[in-house]
Amino acid sequence: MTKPPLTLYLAAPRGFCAGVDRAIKIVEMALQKWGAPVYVRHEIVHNKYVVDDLRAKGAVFVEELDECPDDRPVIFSAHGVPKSVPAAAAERQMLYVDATCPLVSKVHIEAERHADAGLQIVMIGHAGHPETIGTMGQLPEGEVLLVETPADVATLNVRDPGKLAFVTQTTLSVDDTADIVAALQARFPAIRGPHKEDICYATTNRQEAVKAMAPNADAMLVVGAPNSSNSKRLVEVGRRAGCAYSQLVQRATDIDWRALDGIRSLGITAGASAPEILVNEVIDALKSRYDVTVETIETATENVEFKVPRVMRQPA
Ligand code: 2E4
Ligand code: SF4
Repeated sequence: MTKPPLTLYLAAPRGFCAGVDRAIKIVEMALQKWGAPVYVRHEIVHNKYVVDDLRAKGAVFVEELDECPDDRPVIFSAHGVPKSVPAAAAERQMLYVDATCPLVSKVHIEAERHADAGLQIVMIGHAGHPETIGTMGQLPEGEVLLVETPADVATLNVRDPGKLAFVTQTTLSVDDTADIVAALQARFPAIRGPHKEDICYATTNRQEAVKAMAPNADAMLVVGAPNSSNSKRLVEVGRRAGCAYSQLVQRATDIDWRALDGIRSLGITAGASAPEILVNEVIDALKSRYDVTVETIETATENVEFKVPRVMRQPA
């Protein structure tokens, strides 16, 4: 039987960003340096394949520092941690390595700097997400106000409308965040903040590529995990850019083939925490059912790289 033709649009950039690459390297280097087990507080990045792979190499994933013994190294995930976490590790004289993405750490520093200048902080982010918990946890409990929607801005109860600054999660929807920032600036004209927001280059670039690809695609698959904020945002961006069937898949076995019935074009991208091996798995599954022609939709090139921390590096 002949296979139906399918044009496969491959978004570029997609998949691993510099912060994810660095965080995974930190766990791998810690295992090499100190042997197993090495503890990791929270999934190093939100991807089951990555976590399972590191677990097989000797990493032990826990949610809280309390679950780690004093005498083994512990790594903090790429999403960042509240100040209380390294403080508790130091108190217990634990060996810890912070794999927080440098672009998340930059937001932490920003929040502290504004607070030192006497400003109250408003954080734009998703409640309960580890990055939001980590960034809010740079300041004492109750000091940072969280907003998730423009409607939240209307009900904000601030100390002094003239002394405010905002920070954001790094993986938000660029467009939704612009609306929230506009609502903040309309209600509090004196609010300070970054030039636009704190959304990182990788989040912005992956959303841009989806915007270019989605209008021409009959369907779109985003390789990523259900707890991955940046991956979920790519699905939303795809739908809004005109591709009604935009779906998150963890790997090829998640593909709903019946939903793809009759399509002639399909877009593929991957969240910042999704390894390319899973993208290839999805492409191979498509090739087994369709006569595939691949077209890359490249909207940016990336050459960002982050160094691993000094404690991990070999002495020169
Ligand atoms: C840290 C910061 O934040 P999100 O849920 O998108 O995390 P994920 O692990 O999926 O992606 C990597 C990452 C880590 C992104 N920003
Ligand atoms: Fe860092 Fe951005 Fe990657 Fe998050 S998505 S780990 S902030 S580079």
